[in-house]
Amino acid sequence: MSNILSDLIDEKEHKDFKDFIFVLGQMERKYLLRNDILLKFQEFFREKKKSHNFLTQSSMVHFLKQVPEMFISSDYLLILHRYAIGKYHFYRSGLAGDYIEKISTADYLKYKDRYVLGAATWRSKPPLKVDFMPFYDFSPSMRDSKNIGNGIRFLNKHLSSSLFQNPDKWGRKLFEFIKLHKINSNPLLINGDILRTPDEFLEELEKTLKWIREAAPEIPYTELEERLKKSGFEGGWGKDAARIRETMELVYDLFSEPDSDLLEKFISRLPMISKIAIISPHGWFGQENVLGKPDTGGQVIYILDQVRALEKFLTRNFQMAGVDIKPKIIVLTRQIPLAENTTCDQRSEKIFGTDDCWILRVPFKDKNMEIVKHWISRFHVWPYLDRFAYDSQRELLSEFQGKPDLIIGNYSDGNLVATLLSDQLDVIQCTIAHALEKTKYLLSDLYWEEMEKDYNFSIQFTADMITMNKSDFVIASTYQEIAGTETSIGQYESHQFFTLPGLYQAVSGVNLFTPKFNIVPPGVDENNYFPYYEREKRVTGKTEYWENRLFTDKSNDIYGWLKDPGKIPIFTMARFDKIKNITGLIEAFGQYPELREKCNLIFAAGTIRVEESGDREEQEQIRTAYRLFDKLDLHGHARWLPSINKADTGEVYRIFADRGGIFVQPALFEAFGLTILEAMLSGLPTFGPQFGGPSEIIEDRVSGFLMNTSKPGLIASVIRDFVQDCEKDKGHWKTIAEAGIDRVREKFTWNLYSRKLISLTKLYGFWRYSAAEEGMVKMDRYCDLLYHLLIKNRADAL
Ligand code: UDP
Ligand code: LCN
Repeated sequence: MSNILSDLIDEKEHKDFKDFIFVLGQMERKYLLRNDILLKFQEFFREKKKSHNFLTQSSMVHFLKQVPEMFISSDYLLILHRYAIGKYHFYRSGLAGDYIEKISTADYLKYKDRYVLGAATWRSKPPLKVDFMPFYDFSPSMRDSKNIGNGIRFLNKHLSSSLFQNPDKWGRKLFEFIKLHKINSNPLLINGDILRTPDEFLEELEKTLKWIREAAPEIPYTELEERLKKSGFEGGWGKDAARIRETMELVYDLFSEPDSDLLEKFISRLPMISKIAIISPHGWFGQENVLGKPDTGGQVIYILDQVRALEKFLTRNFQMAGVDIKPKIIVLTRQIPLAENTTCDQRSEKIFGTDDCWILRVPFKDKNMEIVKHWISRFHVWPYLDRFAYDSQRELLSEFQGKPDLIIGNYSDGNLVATLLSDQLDVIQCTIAHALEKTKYLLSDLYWEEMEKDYNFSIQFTADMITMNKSDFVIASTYQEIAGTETSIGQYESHQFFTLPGLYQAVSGVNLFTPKFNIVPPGVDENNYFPYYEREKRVTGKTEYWENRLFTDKSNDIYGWLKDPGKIPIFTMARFDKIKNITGLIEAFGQYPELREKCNLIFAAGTIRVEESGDREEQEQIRTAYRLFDKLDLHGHARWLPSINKADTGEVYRIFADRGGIFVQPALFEAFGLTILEAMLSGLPTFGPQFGGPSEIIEDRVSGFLMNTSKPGLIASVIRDFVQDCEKDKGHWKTIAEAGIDRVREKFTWNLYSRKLISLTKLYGFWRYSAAEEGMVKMDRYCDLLYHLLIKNRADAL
């Protein structure tokens, strides 16, 4: 065997490795995932009576743990080696294990295509190759996976060192950038007619600093305005002498001795962002009666909370800068004439609790330019988006009376429309995925064609890939969303290379090491969610209503009853999607007598009537739930409520906390999981899946519990252990509950979120302006090409 093997595996294990490869080659299954490989390894070497040490510590097991997949194609065993987060090698081995060699990404994908398509079809269809890597040549690149998710820090260092090394060029860029800003066509910060060059600016800055240092700190800007304007300084430096001095000192220091902290502090202060467009097309976007439907969940909550927080933050930002401007935020979504009991048919709706934030609804139009009246699942909106973007552009320009300063896309469809708008309007674009579907549905890339009828994944994955490349920056709620963990591939990471056999191969679908990815986790609405013991904030009438509804009420929209409503309540609430695995929790609860003996299960999901659901997956889940109620005889032990109105959910969590209950989120995979934050802040000990975002919210056994949700038994055992521990230690429940509250208050607040998002917008704005523009134009044109070739054409044909 070659040297490669020696690099991977200890010499003394080479023979075992060859034997193992040979065995894999004989297996009926030709495609194995990490878990299957490790199970086979254990089985094979246990039979061979290998030592415990070998089974757990050998270099072979170490290597195999880093192998997400292996498959057999064309008489070779193909091995994917994720030797570090986001970093891969590809190997090809003979089935007899007689050699192993490194191959390229493109070759690896070629074998994958052949594996799926079969040799004959594969030969007749040479693939289209998509490669984004050449378009990143303008961008600095990180090496260490640890820096992924903190792109802005890396970029700031790069920018400030450019400023340090090449002060003339970069000083001019910074000066031009500051000079550029206007608000509603009024100049801000610098009057370019008076201060024409960086030198003139710095000279005047020095003089101004001299007198402003002497001025009383509290003198308001209005009293200094005239003098400042004479020297060429417009509004925006600060609300009073103290703040103006601070900002001017920051920029002076930045020009004299650039460093990344100064750059960040200074640029973050500039009052540049007042109009934001937030795009979320697929609809059912409203403030009441919309949640719980298969397509409408956390994204809507996230956006509404985000809007309120951003407006508050920007208003303060303008006040501090001494500028009399009010921010305006528009959430652009789809208008749905057949809106049931929602406001989704209205063109415009003010967002509660804001001064000037709106939901703006623009209808989808079909090929005949007729307005589409009914709701359409998020998987089938693609034919309408191009026209939607076109119509929306006009509407946004008129509502904002000009261009927005930032466009934020949400989920695949929103990000695509954001891309089209940002391209047309030349506005900075931020991408938020919420949930990339590619990793949620197993092998959905390889078998895209089979799933196309229900999901149109070929279009969705392509849209995701284009927008993550085109956007100026991406924010993710957790690190794992971008780059996974030591043992699991991240959601963005899974787009680095993949193939949609027969359609195209993405040899480089996204560059994880470009500094555009940032972790900015959302917060929780603290008016709705607060600890159960803050009784003065609770409304007695609401508590009584929900006490009754949750445990005893016999309304005909509720299924199931409780023999003993006093038992420990296990609560869950989610959309009734398969991935949410509520049926897994029902099984866990029903199959384990220890749980049903001591606890009741209460869950809120979708509706209890199949005929009320318009979603295939939801209907399937409803039927399964009924089957389980009967099969496991849950009558008297479990209750099933329809989805709960958002405004009531806070009180619902608190009622469960009053009764010493727990919240279990049993999803098979959860991108982030807002319910987890909500339950924790309400003071409910919370159980979440170890797969996905929750692993970065919950510190296992400290502020909640992480579960392997792949099998009902594994869910049951974590809950059972907790119930037992609470019996042994009367303080245990409270300790976990308190740690959960602290964790959310410390790490997940909308105030932190807004500060970071706005600061990122300004810094990436500077980057776009100063260095990236040229490189980005090439990228934009490539994206445009792919959009027309792989999305628009395909969507039009649907
Ligand atoms: N939600 C609700 N009523 C329900 C179910 C869910 O108000 O019956 C809310 C819940 O409080 C949370 C959001 O919907 O704010 C769900 O967000 P999460 O991130 O947990 O999941 P998603 O649905 O986005 O996958
Ligand atoms: C979508 C999801 O699936 C959740 O995991 C997130 O919490 C939500 O969006 C908000 O980002």
